[in-house]
Amino acid sequence: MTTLLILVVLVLGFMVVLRLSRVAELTSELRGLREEEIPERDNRISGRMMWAFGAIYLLWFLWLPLEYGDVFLPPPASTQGEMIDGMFTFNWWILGIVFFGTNIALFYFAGRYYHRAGRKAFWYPHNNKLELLWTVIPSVVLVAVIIYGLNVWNKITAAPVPGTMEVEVYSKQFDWTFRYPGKDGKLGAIDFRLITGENPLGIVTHKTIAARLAGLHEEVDNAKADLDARKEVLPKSKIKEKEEEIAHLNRLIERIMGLRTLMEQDIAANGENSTYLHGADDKVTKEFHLPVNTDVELVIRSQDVIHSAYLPHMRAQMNAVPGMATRMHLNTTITTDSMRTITDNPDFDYILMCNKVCGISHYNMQAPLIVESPGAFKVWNIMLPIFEKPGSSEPDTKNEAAATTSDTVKTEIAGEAEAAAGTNNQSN
Ligand SMILES: [Cu+2]
Repeated sequence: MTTLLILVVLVLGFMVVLRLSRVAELTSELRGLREEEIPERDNRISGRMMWAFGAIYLLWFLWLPLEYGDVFLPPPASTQGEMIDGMFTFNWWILGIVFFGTNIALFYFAGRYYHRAGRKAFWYPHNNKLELLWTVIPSVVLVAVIIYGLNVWNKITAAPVPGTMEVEVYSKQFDWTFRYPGKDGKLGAIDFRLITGENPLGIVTHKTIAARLAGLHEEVDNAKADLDARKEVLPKSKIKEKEEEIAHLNRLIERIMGLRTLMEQDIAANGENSTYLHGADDKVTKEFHLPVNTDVELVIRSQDVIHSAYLPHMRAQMNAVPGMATRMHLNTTITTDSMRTITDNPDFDYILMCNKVCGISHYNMQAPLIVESPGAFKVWNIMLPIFEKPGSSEPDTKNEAAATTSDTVKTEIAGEAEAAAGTNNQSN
């Protein structure tokens, strides 16, 4: 109703302006003035109004951030975020100087040099010095902006210092999975052909390869048995389809056997350093935790389409591209608890979002991130189930760590908990 009223008022107001301008036209006609002959007083008023409009317009730009400053993001919660925000501020200063400089000049000259009878415009077609000036200055500024940006980007994506903890951020339509290294401190190799319900990231180990091969052989046997049983009744096209399916499964078996050969060769060549030996103790989880003030290397992957790992409070974003790993450094500086105090919001949580429109549930592809003290992080991390418990024949994916933790790990947990008790009151 209010909207309708506002619309009616606007339309009526417009009609009044039209009528008034018609009245003005008729009066000048009666006075014997031609339409293009505008008295100097009117022109001067227009000039002053130009100044008034310019002032309101520029003040409005200053007022906006003051009024809506509280809807901006809280301070950056990572060292990389501080760099990004610094770059942003640098760019805002340049934009601000150019914007206010050009607009002040625009409104000043438009208001100052309104039309006066008998005054002729000065014909000033070309000036080489000016041309040079307004080409060279923006070029220098742009080069500075680009060098600054590249410098920050190189710092965020540089090769990590040896010993930096890797955390895998794995995306698929439409959720996130995380992988933390085990005791060896390194993430193991993965291969998409090994992805199954029990091995959602396709971690490569002797056991996962054996399990996958056994599963595929079973599938082939079942398909063959099914085909034999129904060969007489199935139409030719269906038989062909079944045979193609069996051929496909056999090709997959061959490729996985090739992967096994590759793994054995790599282990023979690199011994303990082979990435194929690092996967068994990895920890796969749906929870995302990071220790505060610790440099971590995020290894970002995708199973299906291009996603983008976006941590707005960290000012961090990296595409997740199928078939490759993208990487970035992240050193968080504010724990979740501290940020709850800073934002005065007891429910505050850092969030990891997908920032590439990746499908129908893209909007909901997110996961909370808990940033906590290194002690609390360690306690949480130790409690995570290990992908392949030594001695077990099946990959361990069920959350049974607490129930089956060995005595040594239990002692370790007790020690860590004690150490962290003073600094940690993190809830998750
Ligand atoms: Cu996505």
